[in-house]
Amino acid sequence: MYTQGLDQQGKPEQEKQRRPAESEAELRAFQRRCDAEEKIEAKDWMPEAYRRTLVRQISQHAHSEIIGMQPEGNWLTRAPSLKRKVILLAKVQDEAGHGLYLYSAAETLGVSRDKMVDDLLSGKAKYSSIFNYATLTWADIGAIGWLVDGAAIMNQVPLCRCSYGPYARAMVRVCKEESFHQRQGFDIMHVLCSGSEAQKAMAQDALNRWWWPSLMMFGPSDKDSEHSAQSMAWKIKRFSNDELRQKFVDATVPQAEFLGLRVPDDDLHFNEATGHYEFGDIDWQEFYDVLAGNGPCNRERLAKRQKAHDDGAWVREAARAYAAKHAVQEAA
Ligand code: FAQ
Repeated sequence: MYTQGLDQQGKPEQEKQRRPAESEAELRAFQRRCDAEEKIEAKDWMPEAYRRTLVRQISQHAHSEIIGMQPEGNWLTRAPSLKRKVILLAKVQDEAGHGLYLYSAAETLGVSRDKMVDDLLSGKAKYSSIFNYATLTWADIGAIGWLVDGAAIMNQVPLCRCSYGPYARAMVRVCKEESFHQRQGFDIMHVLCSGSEAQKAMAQDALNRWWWPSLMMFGPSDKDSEHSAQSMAWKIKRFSNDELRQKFVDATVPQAEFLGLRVPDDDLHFNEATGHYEFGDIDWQEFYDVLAGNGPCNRERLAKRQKAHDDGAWVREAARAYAAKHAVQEAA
């Protein structure tokens, strides 16, 4: 156990209440540390709400990486060449690695891996809405790399400066790998857009289906974002959801133009005065439907994750037996 925090979830009420009340002085001193850009480490004192916010965000992030392997994994055996297959395999393996660093970062806050996985499988914990959409064609793999990894980088580069040290440090490596992913996605789109009419149409169709869900990845608009204000005060988040979404649109629209593709938004236009692209209304009903478990692939994604978990039971059992054997040997 690395931390002063205990996993309070699932504990009897009277036990939770035994944690000493947080004094105003402690809370103020903690905020001063955040304001001074000090890194908070696992053994440092932290408000319980800060710890809970991080466990929520980091575990959701880890679940997203793990569930996020499925839409692309779907194309591993069907990638159009050996080279594309090898690249995609490496990318999907990277996502598994990101999930593992992130679960480890969350564990430093005193929550167990088993608890996080249980919360995912029971539907209690969220993962990114984007991974509930289907990958129908090869161009979807290009669109995921270009748009989904592009959005992930926009969100995650500022997380390298997150106040919580273990999360910030994990993000540095994750972001380096995500930027390779984004380029491989753009490269797939570029090749398709320089190919036949049918290939270009496939790329356009993928952009049509992935554009709006990619904008939703950044979360609800600022006025509806319940956690943003506190997370920004604690310097977990550095930019609001809407600020990051705008940065993504500003960076991505010229890339679509370079590819010769049309962003599927009749209201999209560049505002010379502000220097930003203005875009149409997001269908927030669709976003909340996906969050409620009713997206195109929610059930399929969780069922597949549950099956993988069940199939892996013997590995966990073997690891426990191995650890027990070594503990006995060490004690002797
Ligand atoms: N999907 O108050 P806020 C990737 C929830 S990794 C589902 O604004 P917050 C790599 C939110 O949790 C992608 N739920 O929340 C890859 C909260 O619900 P809760 C994942 C969402 O935390 C690429 C409620 O709505 N990235 O793509 C979503 O301040 C390719 C209210 O929202 C991260 O996790 C959503 N899109 O801001 C892998 C980055 N948006 O928890 C494979 C780290 C919001 O109260 C292939 N996370 N919600 O039940 C974050 O930056 C933040 O958590 C936000 C949300 C920005 C996602």
